[in-house]
Amino acid sequence: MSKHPALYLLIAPLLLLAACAAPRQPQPFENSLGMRFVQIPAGEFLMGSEASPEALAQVFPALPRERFLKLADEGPVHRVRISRDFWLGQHEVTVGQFRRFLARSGYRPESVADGTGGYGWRADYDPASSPRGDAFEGRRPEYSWANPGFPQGEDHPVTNITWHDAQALAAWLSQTEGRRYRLPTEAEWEYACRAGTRTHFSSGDDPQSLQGHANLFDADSARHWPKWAAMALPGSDGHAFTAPVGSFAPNAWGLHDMHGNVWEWVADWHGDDYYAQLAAQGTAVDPQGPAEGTVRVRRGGSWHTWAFYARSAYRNWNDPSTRYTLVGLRLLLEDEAEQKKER
Ligand SMILES: [Ca+2]
Ligand SMILES: [Ca+2]
Repeated sequence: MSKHPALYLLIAPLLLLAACAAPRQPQPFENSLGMRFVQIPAGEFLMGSEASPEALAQVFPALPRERFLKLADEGPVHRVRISRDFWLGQHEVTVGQFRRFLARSGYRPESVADGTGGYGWRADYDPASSPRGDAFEGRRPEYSWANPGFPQGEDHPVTNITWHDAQALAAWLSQTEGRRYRLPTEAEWEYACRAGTRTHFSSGDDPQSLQGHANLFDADSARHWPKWAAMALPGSDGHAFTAPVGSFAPNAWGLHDMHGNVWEWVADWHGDDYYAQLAAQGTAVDPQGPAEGTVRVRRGGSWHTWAFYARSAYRNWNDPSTRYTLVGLRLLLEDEAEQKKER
């Protein structure tokens, strides 16, 4: 700067203008377990998808047509208002964070407490040896949050976590920090995943747009499951299994791995006709999911998921005691300013 004072004088007002025009983004908040949260502003969005089988076939030509006929629960598209700011985990909860939670709380994950274990990958495991033809071996006591069979570092997303485990983590953090943590609702999750987009993915409509944005079932994974090679995202994303969280580019709101890496439990029960009920209300304000149900929703796809099932609108679900090599979580932190308004 000192070498070119005249140039600096010319540029300085422009820099000041740019700084004023940029939206004020609060710094990420880091909690006692090292999880980082970014603030998500309140707002409205269109939730769900009504893409026709013909339109989906054009985008996902490798998939058989029947795959496009089982998506009725993604519609109708309906307007949702998220009425309060909130903070969402910038990343999925990691192995290291979960390990610290267990050490400090004494909590025993469901897979350990009930003695049945979780699922895991083994190179010589044959899916035909499982009654359900499952892609992974389990349940077996040697598999758990600490061991999904494939190597994981402390910064990889934790797996083999049940919905009840997620509840226990949120409850313990809320109690020890005096803040309100919970799983996001399904609406909050999709709002944050889309980050203002209406395309199949926050990176665009084309599955190729996910390159560099998501750890999915790619050529590296297909080497272990060659019968699904045609469904793999072409090329290598560098990770045959889970990737360290934040390895891929974030969406427009600063959130990493909303598509892929691990599926993420959300708070809601799943209901096939729930969106139709919401659409009948006009704008749904902070929908909480059906009052009752048998299965909890998970979102976003995983390292073992074809791009089609990692779409922003795609819904999947499991019994809340399910623990699996592909399923993890991210937490939501309620906004303290919003909480003060309540009081
Ligand atoms: Ca991958
Ligand atoms: Ca994810």
